[in-house]
Amino acid sequence: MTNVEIPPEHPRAESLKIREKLIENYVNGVVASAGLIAHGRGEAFDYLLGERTTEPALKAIKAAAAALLTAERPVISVNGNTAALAAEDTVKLAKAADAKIEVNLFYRSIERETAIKRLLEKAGAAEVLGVGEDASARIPELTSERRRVDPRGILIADVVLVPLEDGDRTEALVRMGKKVIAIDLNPLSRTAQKASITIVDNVVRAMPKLVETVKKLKMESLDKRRKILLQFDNHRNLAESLNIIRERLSKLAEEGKNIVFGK
Ligand code: PTJ
Repeated sequence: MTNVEIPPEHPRAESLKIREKLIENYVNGVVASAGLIAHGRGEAFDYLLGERTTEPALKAIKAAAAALLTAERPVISVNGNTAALAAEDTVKLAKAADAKIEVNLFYRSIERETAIKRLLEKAGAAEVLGVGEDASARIPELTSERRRVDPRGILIADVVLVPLEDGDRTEALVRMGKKVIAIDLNPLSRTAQKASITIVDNVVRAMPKLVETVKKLKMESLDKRRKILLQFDNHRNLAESLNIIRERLSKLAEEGKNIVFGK
């Protein structure tokens, strides 16, 4: 713990609590130091989006739920930030969508892999792939440590959910013929642009909504799920997110006063 008391009436209490969670998990060895920097970048985009789940994000969540439920071998790829911010929802999602959970890190070390595995098990995960020697397969043409994957998981997956990802691996997974679902607050990132379905939202908000949507969509027919997927256009959806930012900034600039961009 960082011994910081966040007053509940603080206007940015929620955001500060999330930061504390990341710092705590950085100290525990779950989050990479670069993960703290990545979070700051995400926060900046969250301000621009209005710190809410937008309509295009909801559409992408629905398409993501449909993709997970029509998949034969869905896998949720977990890194340090995702484990710190959404371990319980990751486990809930894996159960609801009958997906496997695999640890996959950019800054790989056996200590971090093990710490993340333990956190996921504490959250209720029965099986966590990709730790240590289990990540014995390689994604072709990828040089980062993210290339090491589990032959029972990401290697043979047809749909991979990659919250907080880097562009290289997203591209490599797409090249391997997999459908990639990304959660990324930055609609301009290479990950966002290269993924098959991009949820432009905070993992903290998107993951519980994805769990809820998967549960609802499970009641529907396979035909309905396929139709949702066919109707979804990722580039059009990303453009809608950019439009939301543009319109919001124009409106705020026109109003010109009382703009409080948090702390
Ligand atoms: O745990 P590791 O070793 O796999 O490392 C993880 C990080 C995040 C350090 C690594 O994947 C990395 O360097 O990522 P990038 O390239 O900085 O990309 C992170 C992306 O996630 C950026 O586009 C951020 O805007 C976005 N992001 C950050 N926090 C959130 C987020 N998107 C959704 N929700 C967030 N809370």
